[in-house]
Amino acid sequence: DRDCRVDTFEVMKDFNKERYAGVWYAVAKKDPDGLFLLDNIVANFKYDPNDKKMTATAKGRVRILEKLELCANMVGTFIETKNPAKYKMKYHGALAILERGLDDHWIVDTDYTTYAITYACRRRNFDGTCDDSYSFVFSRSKDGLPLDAQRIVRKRQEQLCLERKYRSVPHNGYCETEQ
Ligand code: AZE
Repeated sequence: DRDCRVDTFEVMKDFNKERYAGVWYAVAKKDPDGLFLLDNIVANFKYDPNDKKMTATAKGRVRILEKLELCANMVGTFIETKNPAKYKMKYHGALAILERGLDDHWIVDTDYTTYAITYACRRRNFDGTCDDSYSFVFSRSKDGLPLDAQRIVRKRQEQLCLERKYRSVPHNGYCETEQ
């Protein structure tokens, strides 16, 4: 019935990066293996009409070196592929001690004004299913998603074979003051 091979996952049709630009609050996430953004995660996507490229900054609380807590200021640039909703995201932290990397960044679904759900698979199994993924549910509002959007998101989470793997992302202002 359900196909969990990554290449069969449906992503946003006719993805429009201009409409996607602006602030998105992470309201839920499924973590990958290892270090990751903990909470207070806010992403700001930008679209440059001159080079037609998408970039983003992201803030979020992280814990590094076992016990040091800080707000990571991350920067991402998006490399296009044949599918307009499937990017490669090159990212790094403003501080050199923070992570850098190159991840898939797929926009699975969005209505541009309320919700978005993104997906990244970092490592695949031999059968084409994912062995290490992360996913975000984003909202235009800090206060979470309206019920109709929640219903759509839950369906997408199932299609990504990640149902019940998400935890909600608290926003308590931790990363809103300069540190
Ligand atoms: C994302 C929104 C678009 C821009 C970026 C994002 C991802 C950032 C990370 C950050 C990890 C940081 C760690 C630090 C110790 C998808 C949220 C850059 C994956 C683990």
